Parts: sequence; C-alpha cells; structure tokens
Amino acid sequence: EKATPPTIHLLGVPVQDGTHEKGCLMGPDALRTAGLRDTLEGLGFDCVDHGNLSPAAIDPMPAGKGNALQFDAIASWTRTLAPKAYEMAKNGFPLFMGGDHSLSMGSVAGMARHAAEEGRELFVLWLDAHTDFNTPLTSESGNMHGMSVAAFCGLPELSGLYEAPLDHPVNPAQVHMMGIRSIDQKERDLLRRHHVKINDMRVLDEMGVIRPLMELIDEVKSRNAMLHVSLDVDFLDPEIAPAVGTTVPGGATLREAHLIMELLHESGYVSSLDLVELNPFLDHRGKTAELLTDLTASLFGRTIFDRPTRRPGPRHRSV
Ligand code: 5AB
Ligand code: MN
Ligand code: MN
Ligand code: MN
Repeated sequence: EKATPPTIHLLGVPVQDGTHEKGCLMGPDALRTAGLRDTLEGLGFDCVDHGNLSPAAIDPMPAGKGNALQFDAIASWTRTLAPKAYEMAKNGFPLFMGGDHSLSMGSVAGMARHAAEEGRELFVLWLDAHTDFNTPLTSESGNMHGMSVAAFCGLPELSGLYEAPLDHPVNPAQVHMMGIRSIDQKERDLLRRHHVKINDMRVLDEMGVIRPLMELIDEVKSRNAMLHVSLDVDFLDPEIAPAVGTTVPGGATLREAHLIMELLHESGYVSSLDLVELNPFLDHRGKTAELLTDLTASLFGRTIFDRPTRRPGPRHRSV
C-alpha cells in the first residue's frame, strides 16, 4: 500500500508576550528565510503557507490571573490559534512556526479537539529544557511560556485562556518530555501530582534517546493515537542552537535531535509540530533557524543515505 504524503500547512504565530525577552516575533520569518518551505517541497510534500496569525481582540479579563504577565494577550493568541489549528488539522499536517512557547496552549488544544473528533487520543512529545508546567500561582517569573503544558492539560488556574472550558484537555500522563534540565520548585510538585512523563537529561545520558522515545512511540501505536511534537529551541545545546532567550547548558546534541526526528518519521504517527522559542535576534548567521529546518526535514523523511522506510502508520495512509 502506498502512503499519501499529507499537505503541510505552515502557520506563523509571532507571539512573544509569553516571555520578557523580545525577538520571538521574528521567528516565523527566520524559518521562512532559512527555506523551510522549499526544503519540505524538495522532499515531495505539498505546502501551504498561511502567513502569520494575528490575535483577535478580547474583552479584558478581570480576575484569576495570579502573577501571570500578559494574561489577556496570551488569551487572545490562544483563542485565535486553537480554532485555526483545529481547521488546519482537517486538511493535513499543521506546522506552527513560533513565536514563544505559549503558542502550544492554542496549537495543542486545537489538535486535541481534532483528535477527539477522529475518535483518537492525543499524545504530546515535549522537547524542552523546561517542563513548562507552571500556573499563575506557582510561577516565579510570571512568564506564560512557562505555563503551556499546564494550560492544555486543563489546570483550572489557566482555563480562562480559552473561550470555553476545554472539552478535550490532554491527559498529563500522555505528555512525554525529553531533554529536561530545569524545573522550578513548585512546578516539580505539580508535575508529580499530575504524573507527567519526564525523561530528564540524566535519562538521555544513561540510555540515549532510543529507549524512552520508542516507549512513547509504542504506546502511541498501541492506542492508535495521534502524536503532537513540540520542539523548544532550548531542548538543544546552546552551542549548536544559540538563538533562544532561555539557554540552559547541557542540552541535546545534533545527532540526538536528528535521531529523534528520524525515528518519529518512521513511526508514521506524528500529526503536527511546533517549532518555538526561536529568537533570530540572538542567532549567529542564521544557524539556529537552519538547524530547525534540517531537523524538520528529518521529521519528514530526509535521510543521510537510502534507508528502507518502515511501514507508515495510519495517519499517512491513504484510505
Ligand atoms: B520555555 C521558568 N520555569 O517559569 C519560568 O522556554 C522558565 O518555553 C520557563 O520552556 C521557560 O519562568 C519557558 C524559569
Ligand atoms: Mn518551552
Ligand atoms: Mn524551554
Ligand atoms: Mn525559552
């Protein structure tokens, strides 16, 4: 049976209100400049670039924001992005170009709704130095890019971000994190309480990426679920990916990151992707934007040399 490649829907989401560091709003254009679309078309995919999203205005929200900064702005982005993500998912593979990581509050919520409508569950692979599981009550910085996972998992402190309470919150036990090396104290307790699946850097040091990743892929396959991948630039070691405000030393290597993308491609179960936290203002001659483009190419099947492709999953299979 021949697999049909999905159409890739590129969407720029130039949000930067989730962080105090300015520059993420240039992320989508840096990815365009690095040739993301041409690269994907070169791999045989049809691509549609939907341009950049702009958030619809909302009525200011009176209360319940704790110490979160820019709550209303992030709510506007989220309420605009979630339905857009949901619509794009019906017609192919949505690729969200950030923008800071608060983008995932909308992208994942939209994908979760799409998955539920297809009668499937949504798993999330969170590639990040951070767990982004703060709430307005636990966050020390107040920056909302550190609260995305808590939001799309339906923690009540963040429910005001959405138009209506989330019908399809992601199950925290179905959020698998890799690359983690920075967790805040109160965030740690929350992560434990909600059973988020955390593979910290120690796990990668000890067993590499294959074992924890195949554990996730096997679970996704056995449940015939969909898998959303959220790639924060700071997952990568700052030596190879300097264009990010929140660098943490000791990140994933180039080959670890590529191996993850190649295995994800072979799984055939990836439904959608966030490329987030790219801050082109901090880049060196575009190298981080180019690296993200190369990693995305691996996710869509670029190989170093011929390799027999494994059987694609149902997501990419023609009906
Ligand atoms: B990123 C920190 N936990 O809440 C906080 O880059 C960092 O999207 C959040 O992962 C980092 O401010 C958010 C200290
Ligand atoms: Mn993040
Ligand atoms: Mn991060
Ligand atoms: Mn960051």
